[in-house]
Amino acid sequence: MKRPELDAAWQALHSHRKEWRKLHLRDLFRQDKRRFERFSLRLNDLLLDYSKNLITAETMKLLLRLARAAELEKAREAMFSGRHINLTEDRAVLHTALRAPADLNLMVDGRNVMPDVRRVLKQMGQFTDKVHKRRWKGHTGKPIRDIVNIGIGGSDLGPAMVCQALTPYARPGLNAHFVSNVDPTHLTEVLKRVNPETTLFVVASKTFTTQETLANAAAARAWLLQNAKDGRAVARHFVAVSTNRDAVVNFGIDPDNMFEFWDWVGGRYSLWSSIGLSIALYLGMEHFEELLSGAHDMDVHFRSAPAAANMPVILALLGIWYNDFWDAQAHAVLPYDQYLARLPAYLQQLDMESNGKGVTRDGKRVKVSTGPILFGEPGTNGQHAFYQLIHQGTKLVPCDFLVAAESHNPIDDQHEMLLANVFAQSEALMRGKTAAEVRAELKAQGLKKKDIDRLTPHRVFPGNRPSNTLLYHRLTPRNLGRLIALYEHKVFVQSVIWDINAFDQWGVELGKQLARAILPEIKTGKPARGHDASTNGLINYCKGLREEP
Ligand code: G6Q
Repeated sequence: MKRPELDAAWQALHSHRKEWRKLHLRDLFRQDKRRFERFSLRLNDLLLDYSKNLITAETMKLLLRLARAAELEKAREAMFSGRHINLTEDRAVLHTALRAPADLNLMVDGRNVMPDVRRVLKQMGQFTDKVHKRRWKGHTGKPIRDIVNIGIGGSDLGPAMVCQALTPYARPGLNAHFVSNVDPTHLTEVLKRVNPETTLFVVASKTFTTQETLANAAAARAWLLQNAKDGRAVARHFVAVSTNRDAVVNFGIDPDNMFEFWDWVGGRYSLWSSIGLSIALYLGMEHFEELLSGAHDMDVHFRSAPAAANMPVILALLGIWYNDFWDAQAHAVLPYDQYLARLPAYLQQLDMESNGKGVTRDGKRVKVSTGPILFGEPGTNGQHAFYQLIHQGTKLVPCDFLVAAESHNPIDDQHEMLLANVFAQSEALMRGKTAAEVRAELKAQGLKKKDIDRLTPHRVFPGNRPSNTLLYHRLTPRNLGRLIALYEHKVFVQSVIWDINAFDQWGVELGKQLARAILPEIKTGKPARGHDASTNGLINYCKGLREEP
């Protein structure tokens, strides 16, 4: 990366930002009738409309210059070709290989990984087929009706989000459940709804050392054995997805019932690997493969489209524009699709775990602001809750709206109402409402001048608030694959420009260590003394409460 060029590109954007003091999107739309065509992109039926952003042609030119100065293309090739770009863990980052065509050769550390990828996909296909054709039976000979995925973080959020999103494609007669939290309530409530004779537990853990997952898996095994009273039942009801064969065997799961993946698949990028087994079981392998194909479509687009017409690059640059030049602290993802209710939670991990970093790739403190706080809820629910702040608050919150042109569940004109709402929201954020418009509206309602004067400031909307809209025909497995890969690559592009490592997660590792240290102190009778006064106080007060009847 050539420092002077990069510094110059940042500087040019800072100067350009000042020009924006005089600009309003309302005027830009009025002046340029082709603004929508100019600032929108398509990939198959997926449309990205980014025209309601605080950009001009000059803004885009300068943002693209920043991407060039950060040598984005070189970084992109390093990722796709299997270089060890995850420096702190010395690993390749190849989730893209998991959705690549079978005939590709992809060498990682001297080994072509593609035959392994295909082998595990085949194993997944054979296994899901057995379950679906009722040839895989529980210990009393009954077919499987419930899949319980036990995993956390990257081994939970992706599969859980996708299974919910693609419910219309679910295999009849099968339910999917997800247990992640070490809070025993999570497992307890799921176990209440399933039958030990017809339940298959998928223990999903890359390392197979994660405390929450191992505790939940052990409790699920105990629950099964309470009913089955024969250790051999475990082989009929437990399969594992992991990179750690020894730990799987130690836990008591037959290695024949293990689905492998590899250290070059990061946890939060792993739904495309055998971590997607719950998805394949719930939806069928053909739909899982469609999801992979959708992600591959986006990979091809990301790798080949020029930066100015490249969806992940454009989304990433817009994010950087607000994050680093407008001091935006947050980013809202607002799916107008109930099936995508878990998308914001999934993206929270993808974005905040990847780009919530404070040092550069070579270990220096970053000089710029990195990843935003991501949040969101499905529309229209959010409109009746936090949108107020986005419309009239003092913070700038760029938004992504997502919506399908057609619903899987049409009732009367409800989907049309949903569409009307999503388009109205981005329009309102962009246009706002001027004092003159408010006054005219109140006058038409017959209010007196005194009341109009009093109310007007409260009812003015500044507008000029940015949003993207992602619009597609229907939420199919293929479109969902495209959308997820779009966000994955967006996050990657931003990490390149901020010069941070998007693929490690030392913050997660810290949590894993700290909880292990306190656990014995909660269990013993002796008061805790080794921490700060607050932590000692909390542990000891809690122990006191637990001694009360
Ligand atoms: C993801 C993180 C983290 C991880 C979980 C579960 O990128 O590394 O969320 O997925 O901590 O880890 P295991 O799969 O090893 O249980």
